[in-house]
Amino acid sequence: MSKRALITGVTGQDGAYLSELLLTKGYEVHGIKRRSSSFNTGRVDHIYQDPHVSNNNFHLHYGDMTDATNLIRLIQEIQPDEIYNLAAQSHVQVSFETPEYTANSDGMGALRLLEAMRILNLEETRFYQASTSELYGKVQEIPQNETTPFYPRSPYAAAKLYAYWITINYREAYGLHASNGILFNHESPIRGETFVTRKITMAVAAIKKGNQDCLYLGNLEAKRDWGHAKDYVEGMWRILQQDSADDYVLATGEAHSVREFVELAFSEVGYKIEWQGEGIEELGIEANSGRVMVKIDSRYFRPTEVELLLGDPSKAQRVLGWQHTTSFADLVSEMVRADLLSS
Ligand code: NDP
Ligand code: GDR
Repeated sequence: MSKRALITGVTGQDGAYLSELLLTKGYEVHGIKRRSSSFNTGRVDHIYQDPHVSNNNFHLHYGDMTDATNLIRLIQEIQPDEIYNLAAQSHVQVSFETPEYTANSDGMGALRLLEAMRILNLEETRFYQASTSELYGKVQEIPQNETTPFYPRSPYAAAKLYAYWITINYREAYGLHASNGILFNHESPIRGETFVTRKITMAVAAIKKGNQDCLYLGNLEAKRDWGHAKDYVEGMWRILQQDSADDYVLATGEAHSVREFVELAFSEVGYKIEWQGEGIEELGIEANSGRVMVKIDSRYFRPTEVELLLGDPSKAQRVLGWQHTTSFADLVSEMVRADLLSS
């Protein structure tokens, strides 16, 4: 009998890569998607099969993290062996605009799934919570590991803090196999277009092709530990294959600034960026042509910023045998090349 997985957030970056991974492992994959007035399944269309064909292992169901009765019904019908809770309003800056919705979907959403498992007596089902390095927020310790104190700096991170602890509470109170993956930033050619990496690589491709003049960004000094999403979904799966539930950091152990990402992305298409001016007046100028290619726009600064995230993945390496395989330079290169092809 093949294992059955339920993925919330199946239409997102990680949901798509995780679906592919689990299908190659022979799982029956069920994903929850939201009703939308426009198509939101672009990342999984290539694995979607006509529900009328036999051997269909990939199934989509309508649902929403804010709708408890829907979640209980789906879990009862599907009876999953593994639940991966990836659904979230996942944009940090947007969470300052929609704090209550973010709390509801990202915080309460996790509770709804755990409570559904308890109500339905799913004692054998394993639960993965998509926790985040944003929990560390204001720097307390470098690098950050499973024992580093949290200091959330956004409504998103505060909501994810609740989800993190309620996952641990259900593990301790009811013996559920419920684990947190504390994942540092992971990107890919299918990364959401408003996250800084994809915003940069799309702009670089568009500027190279003459379709855009300039890239507007916020804080260039922020540093992140950026890995490839494909590596990270492998880590999620490994976390749920352990006999005991636990919490793990997945990271590369290397941090780079937004500025470095910009320079590397432009260099991929043959542009050398030099910086002039300071603060909000700073400009990124192409060395050979003198053309202004990067400007600062204050609207992309956050009310409270997370300046530096750098993860220590040694527990995941030791216990899960997990390691990232894509370097920072290869990640930037892959994303730029993909955007050159698609734009
Ligand atoms: P995305 O933003 O790409 O995907 C989020 C998914 O959640 C989408 O499928 C989205 O649906 C769905 N979703 C949002 N709100 C709801 C809701 N109310 N009900 C049902 N579904 C909803 O995120 P990623 O794939 O990058 O990240 C996956 C998870 O991991 C998220 O929880 C994120 O917070 C967390 N995370 C991500 C990291 C990263 O670097 N990528 C790092 C650490 C944690 P739709 O397509 O309709 O919008
Ligand atoms: P982050 O990702 O907040 O780390 O959350 P994002 O790419 O949005 O920002 C990274 C850093 O870049 C700075 N920045 C900009 N960010 C955006 N989006 N747009 C800009 O124009 C811009 N200019 C500078 C930001 O200030 C920030 O410091 C991601 C999400 O995937 C979360 O869901 C996940 O939990 C964390 O990563 C780990």
